[in-house]
Amino acid sequence: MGNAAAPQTGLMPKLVPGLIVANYGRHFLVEDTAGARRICHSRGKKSQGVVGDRVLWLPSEDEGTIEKIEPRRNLLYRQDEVRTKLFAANLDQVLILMAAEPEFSTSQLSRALIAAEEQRITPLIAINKRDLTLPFARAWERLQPYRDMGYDVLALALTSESPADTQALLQRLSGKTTLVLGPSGAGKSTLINRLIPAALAQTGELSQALNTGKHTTTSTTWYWVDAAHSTALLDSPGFQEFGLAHIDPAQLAAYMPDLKPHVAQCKFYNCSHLHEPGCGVISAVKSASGTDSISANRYQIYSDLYAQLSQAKRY
Ligand SMILES: Nc1nc2c(ncn2[C@@H]2O[C@H](COP(=O)(O)OP(=O)(O)O)[C@@H](O)[C@H]2O)c(=O)[nH]1
Ligand SMILES: [Mg+2]
Ligand SMILES: [Zn+2]
Repeated sequence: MGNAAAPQTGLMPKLVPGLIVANYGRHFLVEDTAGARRICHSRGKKSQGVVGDRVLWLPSEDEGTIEKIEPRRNLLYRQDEVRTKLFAANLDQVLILMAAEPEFSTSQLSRALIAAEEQRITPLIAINKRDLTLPFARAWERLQPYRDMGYDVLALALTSESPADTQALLQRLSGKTTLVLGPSGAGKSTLINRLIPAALAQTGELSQALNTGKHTTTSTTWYWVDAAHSTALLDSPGFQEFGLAHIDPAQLAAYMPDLKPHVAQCKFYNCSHLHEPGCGVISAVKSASGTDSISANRYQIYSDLYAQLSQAKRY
């Protein structure tokens, strides 16, 4: 059957369109257009697909082989000196979920934002646990620069069953493919369970079969929020150490919406915005606070990243 049947009938096996919804090494969970999922393997030694990829696959028995990956609109990934970690492809949006507690890192947040900007993926920031009044007030204040630079920042209380919160969030997710990123403890699992009642069912036995004997998955998982399959939420672990080794330090300011408009004022076209005279960015840091100024914290993040990325490029 399957493989053996094709030569007998003389028919070329037919390639079938599909979507990668989970990935464990060289093994993939691929969903066909009817919504059925099956295990597919990649050709060759290297695993090439990523969750969110549109693929053409070849059925064989009850499994399949991925033959072709359609061109990607974008690919969100992080990269350090040692390795590259792919999150997902073909995203409309990245939801960076943080919480009033534990305290989040603005450096991590900025790195995730820069990675998204570089791939032209719209970021959405959400701050969970607003029921924790005091830590929330502090967190909200720390996010002031991000609101000022134009990012959409949502306040949530995911365990409080607030219909208004859920509505505001669903409205932004509707019809889109959104990857959820965030540090451990922010409420990612709570969010998935809240919006996707059948989350466990969707991951299902195939995922478990693929994952057996292995460590817990480090891969992204695709969930449909609605029955019509128009809204998707992708859950991904691994927010720590968001490496940006793939970013050119000279382009860094262009991916930071608070720095970007001031670059035009720089005297030197190749200004690093670190020490040059007549630098528009430095003068915006020094200027009195306003919605178009640059916060000391963001400028520090820029300087640290610039140093780190320039260092890495020398090797
Ligand atoms: N106070 C409060 N706790 C929350 C809220 N949302 C989630 N939590 C709790 O925060 C902890 C971490 O949540 P979890 O979803 O596991 O975070 P994850 O590590 O990002 O997946 C759990 O104990 C949740 O019950 C919230 O809105 N308010
Ligand atoms: Mg979790
Ligand atoms: Zn400058």
